[in-house]
Amino acid sequence: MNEKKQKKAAGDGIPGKPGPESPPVAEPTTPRDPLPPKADQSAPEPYSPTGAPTDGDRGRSAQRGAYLTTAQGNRPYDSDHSLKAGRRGPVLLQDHHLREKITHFDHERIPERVVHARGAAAHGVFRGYGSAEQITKAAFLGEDVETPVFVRFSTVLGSRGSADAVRDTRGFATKFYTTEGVFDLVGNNIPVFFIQDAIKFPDVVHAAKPHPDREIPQAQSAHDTFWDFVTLHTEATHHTLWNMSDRGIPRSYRTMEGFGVHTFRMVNARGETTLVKFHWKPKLGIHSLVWEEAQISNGMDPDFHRRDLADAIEAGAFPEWELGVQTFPDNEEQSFEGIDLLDPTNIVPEELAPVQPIGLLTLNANPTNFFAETEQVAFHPGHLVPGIDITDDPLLAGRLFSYIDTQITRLGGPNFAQLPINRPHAPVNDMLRDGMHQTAVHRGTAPYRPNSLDGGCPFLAGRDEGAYIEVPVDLPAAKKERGAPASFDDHFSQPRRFWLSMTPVEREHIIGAYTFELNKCHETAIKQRALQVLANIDAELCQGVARGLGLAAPDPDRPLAAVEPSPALSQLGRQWPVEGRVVGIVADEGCDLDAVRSARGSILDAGMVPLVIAPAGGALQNGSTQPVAVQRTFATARSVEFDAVLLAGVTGPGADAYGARDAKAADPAAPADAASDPRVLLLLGEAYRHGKAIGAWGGAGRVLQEAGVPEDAAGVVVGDGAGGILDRVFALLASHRVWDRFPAGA
Ligand code: HDE
Repeated sequence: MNEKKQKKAAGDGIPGKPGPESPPVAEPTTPRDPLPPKADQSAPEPYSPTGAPTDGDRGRSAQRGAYLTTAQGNRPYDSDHSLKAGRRGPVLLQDHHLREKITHFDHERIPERVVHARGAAAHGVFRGYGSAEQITKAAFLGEDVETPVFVRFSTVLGSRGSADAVRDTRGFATKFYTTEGVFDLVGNNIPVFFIQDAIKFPDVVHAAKPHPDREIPQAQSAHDTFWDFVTLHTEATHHTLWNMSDRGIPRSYRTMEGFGVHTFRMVNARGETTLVKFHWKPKLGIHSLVWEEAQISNGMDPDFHRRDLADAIEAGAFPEWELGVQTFPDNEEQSFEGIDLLDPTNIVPEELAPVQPIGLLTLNANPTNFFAETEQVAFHPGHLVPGIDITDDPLLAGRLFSYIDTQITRLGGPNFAQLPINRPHAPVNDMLRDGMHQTAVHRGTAPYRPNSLDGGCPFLAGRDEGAYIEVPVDLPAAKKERGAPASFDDHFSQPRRFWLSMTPVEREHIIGAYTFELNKCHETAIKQRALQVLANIDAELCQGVARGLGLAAPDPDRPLAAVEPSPALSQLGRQWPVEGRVVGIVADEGCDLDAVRSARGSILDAGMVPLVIAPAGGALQNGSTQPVAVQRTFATARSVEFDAVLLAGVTGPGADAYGARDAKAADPAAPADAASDPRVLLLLGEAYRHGKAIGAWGGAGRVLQEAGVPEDAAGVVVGDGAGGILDRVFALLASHRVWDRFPAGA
């Protein structure tokens, strides 16, 4: 092509003036008002680099104006074609828009958290009850004081893209944006930890993460290095036992307890101190998956917990937890009833020290942007407010160092407290200056104190109102040494208490979990060592697992601890609210759709979520009634999503159901007992095995037989009409599962 033709084909070279063959320029979208600021982000006003305040949206809605711009605010006329020497020629290096766009993209990812990489978060509010005022002067715990919060839940072991329903500990980290500065309660859903001293943290994490040669398995503890570590460091026994219990596979983030793990020290207005352990108690109760459900969910919906949390909040079913404390006298030994409070492998049974409620957490808003909020949030157990202080737990000491250190790498420098999600809602005047990603334009000339140039500002708080007052605790006369107190040597009495507190079903699940995990190990020596650890907890546990491994059960190598069970540790035996539960209704066009509609209404009235499961998407209609919208199809539904399953009554000759009728329509010669759709039978079989309530009415009971579900089994309710069975199904849901069906090897 000659030069003249080339110029014509590319337009006449004037930006914005398309040539005859140029692609159409997209219309800019209409400008719209910026999003209103969120209450929990009404943090200090950021200033633009010129020192002028940013627009009224406080920097929340990062994008302004109707036109696409470069990062410098220049408006490109084309964002879809690189600048080339001729349409088929080489791309020119001088195309700044191309280079800026790609360069920014190249740096979009930041390092994931070294642990707790996979998380989901929500905004909310915390309201103090005032009941803690006797023991702490923390303002946010005052009566009816409302404090914005941001809570991030996480798994520990998996990468950012790993599945949710793995067997693991869950993080439960809460940032309180109090008027006295940020307080972070960086806890877990398990009240004890694997190790007693932070110096072992890299070791336990290296052992639990995927093997360094093949980088497998992902997000699992079921492998040799994990079990090698936890059987060589028997202080890990208690935490491991909790992981192998149902606590390791929560039903939802909304149905987990949370724990501060360490003992903290509270200080009241009179300077008196009390030792405390923090507990989060979920209003919906403590519920778990069964192992097979967890495995199914990791394939069919790896975002199971993330989706559940976001959906519930979007639907207005705001999850709530009560914050509570166990309190202990701040004695010289730092122990209570013989339990060392500085040993993070210990709990104090609630029967010995009841949990006293001090406030209510409500999560009521999903994040606007995952990266900006959930990914960039930075918690730190040393973010404390006046009235809450630390103790000498050696694990906590290491954490106080570790979090800020890792965040400097993860968030690219020391200024991450200026990121919107991390900004305190209290005024900040920190005299910290410069550094990577400094976004504040600091004023004044004297970033030191005392000074005589900036009016002496900033000033120091009075000793009574300030943070980080070291409580003047006497330290024992000591010499430097590497070691732990003798009380840290008891690794088995607390696990034995946990085991003895479990119901038979929960014990069966624990045996199943150990058996599964250890059967995934290759080294027999590790399995044998694990059995020795179990023998030191309880013979029934050890023998049950040994049977599953095909190995001999050893005798304990020390006397078994004499401990009382703590019934509060069991998840069973209580009735819980049914709000937010998901009920699946299997139906097709041969069903009485009026009855389906009325069942949906009753489920909604009870505060639960009805989902209609049908052969195809869209709506069910059969002429005589209004259509019924379909939310799941036989192909997309799996039992794990539902807390109960209903089979809608079928009408018509022979009461064929769910596929059988279709089979006959396709082939009139099909036998009269043509089978229902196998996916419905699978759904029912799983729901039955997993202890879910099942209801069927109006002839649909026949499908139960096909699925191998006995009509007279516990938790299976069959009746003539929907009305008669719904109340009974709802009553079953209050116990979470039909426990009478276990142990069934699930
Ligand atoms: Fe953490 N932990 N941890 N941890 N931890 C991190 O901090 C660490 C421990 C917990 O959603 C990291 O910013 C050490 C106990 C949660 O952002 C890191 C030790 C408990 C989260 C770190 C512990 C926790 C973390 C990784 C032993 C329960 C996720 C990224 C001394 C009380 C927070 C980061 C979020 C995250 C270190 C033990 C809870 C590396 C050294 C015990 C919930 O700094």
